Amino acid sequence: MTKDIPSPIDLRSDTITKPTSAMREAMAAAEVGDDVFGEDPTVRELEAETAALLGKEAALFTVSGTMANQLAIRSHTEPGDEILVEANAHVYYYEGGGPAALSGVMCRCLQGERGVFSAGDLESALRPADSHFPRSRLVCIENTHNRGGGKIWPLEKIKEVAEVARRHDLQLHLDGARLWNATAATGIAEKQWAAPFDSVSVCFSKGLGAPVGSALVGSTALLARAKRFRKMFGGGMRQAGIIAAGALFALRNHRARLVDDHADAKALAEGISRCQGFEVAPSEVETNMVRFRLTGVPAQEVVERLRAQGVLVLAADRSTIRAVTSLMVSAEDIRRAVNAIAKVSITRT
Ligand code: TLP
Repeated sequence: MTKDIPSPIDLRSDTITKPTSAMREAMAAAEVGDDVFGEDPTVRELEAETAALLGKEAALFTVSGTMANQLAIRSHTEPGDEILVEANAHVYYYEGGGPAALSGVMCRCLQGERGVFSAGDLESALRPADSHFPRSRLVCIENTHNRGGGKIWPLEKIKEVAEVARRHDLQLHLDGARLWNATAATGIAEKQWAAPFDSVSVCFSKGLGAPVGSALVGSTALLARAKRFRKMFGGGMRQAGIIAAGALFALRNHRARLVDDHADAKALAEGISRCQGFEVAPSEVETNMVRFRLTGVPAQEVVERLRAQGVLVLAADRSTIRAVTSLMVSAEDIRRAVNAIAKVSITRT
């Protein structure tokens, strides 16, 4: 008889979540139509519910968070414009050069602290209206901030940045792929987070656990423009109600449970802090991400050592490792992961 090998504990991302049986049932039962003709009732329901939750006029279902963000950038700008982004923002760092390729815009990077910059940082990056300079058009904020280790932007700071943006006639976009986590952690409703922004992207397929899909929300006029670009970029979907049903199920049923992921991340960080040789700051864990390092060992090597112990994580840079909790891991998995990490710290190569 073969011995059962436990399946690996997957902490690479919350994008690895798989649909639950109840979600699959909702997907199988979904009513569908041709969404390019605007005839898919499930997509329409998802868009209406998402827009209402975020307190905006309209929403557009997209295949990915990347598409939602890039549609926002394209819809707010014209080629030759400049957008102001934080240097580690997903839209700039991880979206394949989308702003340049798809919108023809320049990115001016602000250096934040774990992804958070100040109104003063924005103000000092702005230049006078003059034909020498590109037209500054859009400011992007990411909440929670991925490369900031799941950091939550303080709402007050967002309001201060928004005030500067308004004064300079700039639009504001929020990459809210993990906005649900910010709400779960703070109790501040999605609507309140979204209020200072002209557009917000939200994702159903990360912590919420749907297999596919994000949405862009904003004014009816902005979304009409985004819809045209979505078609142009090849993102018009037909009987998308099947996947929209998964997203709708996630939206209705999986937001409240994100606090469990946050507790798991905290427990993981505390566990790692007790492992010899590891550096981690449990007090910096605000949502479902933990960033840590093993002194003197390259991150990729730590990733390989952990893989051999049945724990999957990703290298965020040459020395930093990222672990993300999600509905795919339990509190017991976190205890097992900490045990594996403790073994890795004393492994000699
Ligand atoms: N993030 C992924 C990778 O792309 C890095 C991850 O594993 O965390 N905004 C934010 C803040 C994101 O973290 C991501 C995905 C996206 C947008 C893009 O979403 P998708 O993958 O749906 O295009």
